[in-house]
Amino acid sequence: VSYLTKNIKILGSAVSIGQPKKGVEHTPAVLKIEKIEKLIDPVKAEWVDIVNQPQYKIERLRQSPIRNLLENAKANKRIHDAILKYADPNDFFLNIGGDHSIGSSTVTALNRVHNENLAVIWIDAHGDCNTPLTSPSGNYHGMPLAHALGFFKEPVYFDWGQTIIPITSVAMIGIRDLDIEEKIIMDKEGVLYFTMNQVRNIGMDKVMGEIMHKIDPYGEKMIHVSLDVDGFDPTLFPGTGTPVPGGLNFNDYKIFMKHIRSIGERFVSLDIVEVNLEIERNITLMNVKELLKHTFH
Ligand code: 5AB
Ligand code: MN
Ligand code: MN
Ligand code: MN
Repeated sequence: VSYLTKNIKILGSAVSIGQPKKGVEHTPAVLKIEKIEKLIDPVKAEWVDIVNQPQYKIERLRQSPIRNLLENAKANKRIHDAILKYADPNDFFLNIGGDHSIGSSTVTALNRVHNENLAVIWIDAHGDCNTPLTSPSGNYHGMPLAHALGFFKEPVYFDWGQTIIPITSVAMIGIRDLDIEEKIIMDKEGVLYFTMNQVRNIGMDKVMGEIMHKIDPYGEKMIHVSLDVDGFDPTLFPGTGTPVPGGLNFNDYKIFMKHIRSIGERFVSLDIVEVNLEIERNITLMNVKELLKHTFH
């Protein structure tokens, strides 16, 4: 059975406080005006809600290891609660960001919805594995995977009762910009990641074969994809806050989706994050739609 037979619930998270560039919080509202639900499935796809951040602000001085600490905690609690409220294990759940700070609450809430049997594929140029103490920027959007994996060794800065995702259930694709200390953590903890060089050397087909074998050896896990559009090449998604040259293209994505399609109804959820249409609108919006077509058709 295909995931395409399910009802598709769309949740927007209008969050930009995980990083300093304004604009990314408006993406859910724009995509709602653009009626992406009709493009996804005119009958079975619907918006359930848009979660707002408590207030827009960017701390000029870094007052705690995480900028906008309390606001990030509150936004993530709202998203976590909204997912528990709206997500049904039989539906497909689509999260529209917002910056990638929402990733810690989407994956941990969906892990709970699916009886702690979720495996995660994180597509990104970055590692998103900084802890509050290693982060060079203090921006929480560079930390959500570390948080969800339980890497924060410091006192728990915020906690909304999230579950921890086991490291054996996570893989990353598209990586090409890791901070020095972040890479040390990822290698020490054993995060499975495929860099852009590896994708180019062995090909997406082999990358996905290895990933599925590692994160879901018995073919029984529910699969969530957290897609930071900066994993793609910035010529395709120029409207994003932290672009890095040399990313994925749509041919890579087609091969990726061939593997995802073959897991059928165990593909349960997707985040699309870091789309900032105020940085660039035309190409980026066109390719968000292209991405949805490749995913849902
Ligand atoms: B994104 C950087 N590693 O921690 C940091 O876009 C960038 O969610 C993080 O992947 C990029 O600030 C976070 C330098
Ligand atoms: Mn990211
Ligand atoms: Mn990124
Ligand atoms: Mn980014």
